[in-house]
Amino acid sequence: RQEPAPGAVHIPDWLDTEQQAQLVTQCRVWVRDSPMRHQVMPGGGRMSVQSVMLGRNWRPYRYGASAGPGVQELPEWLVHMGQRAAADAYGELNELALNFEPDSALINYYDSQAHMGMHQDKDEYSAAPIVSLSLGDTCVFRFGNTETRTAPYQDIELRSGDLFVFGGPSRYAFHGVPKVYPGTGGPQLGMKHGGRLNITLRMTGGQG
Ligand code: MD3
Ligand code: FE
Repeated sequence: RQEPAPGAVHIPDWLDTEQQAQLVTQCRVWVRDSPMRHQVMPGGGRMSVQSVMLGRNWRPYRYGASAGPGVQELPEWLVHMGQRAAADAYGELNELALNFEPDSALINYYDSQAHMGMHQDKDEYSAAPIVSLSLGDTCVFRFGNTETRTAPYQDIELRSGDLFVFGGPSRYAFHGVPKVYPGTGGPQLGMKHGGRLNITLRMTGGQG
């Protein structure tokens, strides 16, 4: 367990290989039923990452349009996985963990070219922590400060199976994914095109 900043907890290898493979299989099912899309931002830019949302139909990245009808439900087992993650990060009696009831999951897929620029996650109507699970290829995760999108920041490698939880004073830190290392995910997960999947569990507090 590492805490690179207060409230930001990194637990490498939180998921074993079998759990990772099962999550990848489940992502394949979700994506079969609601294809991933490149979201278009209000300024017109198309994100290189492809994503699909489960649960509460809220608007990440200030999407120009909501995900529309047909958002699949957030399974209870995934809610519980998120709650276990928050408990492992903060301790099960910590109020950040006790109050964590995720209502939405965002699944992001990065091919070898994809990246995500430095940003803050401010679209949720809740300051609850965000739980992140990484699958597949290793990436550079750039974890910045709450004031500017520039330095100081820390570059941290996220590998398949890693858990990262961002809460408390780190909840509104700038962050991004400048690079994915192709071919680092290994064959065990059955991601035949490679790439990286990131699942974030969030309490959006949204309306519907
Ligand atoms: C740090 N996704 O979807 S997850 C995003 O790997 C996003 O796909 C990245 O940033 C990804 O918004 C990073 C880790 C993450 C999520 C939320 C955060 C890091 C965070 C909120 C505050 C600080
Ligand atoms: Fe983010």
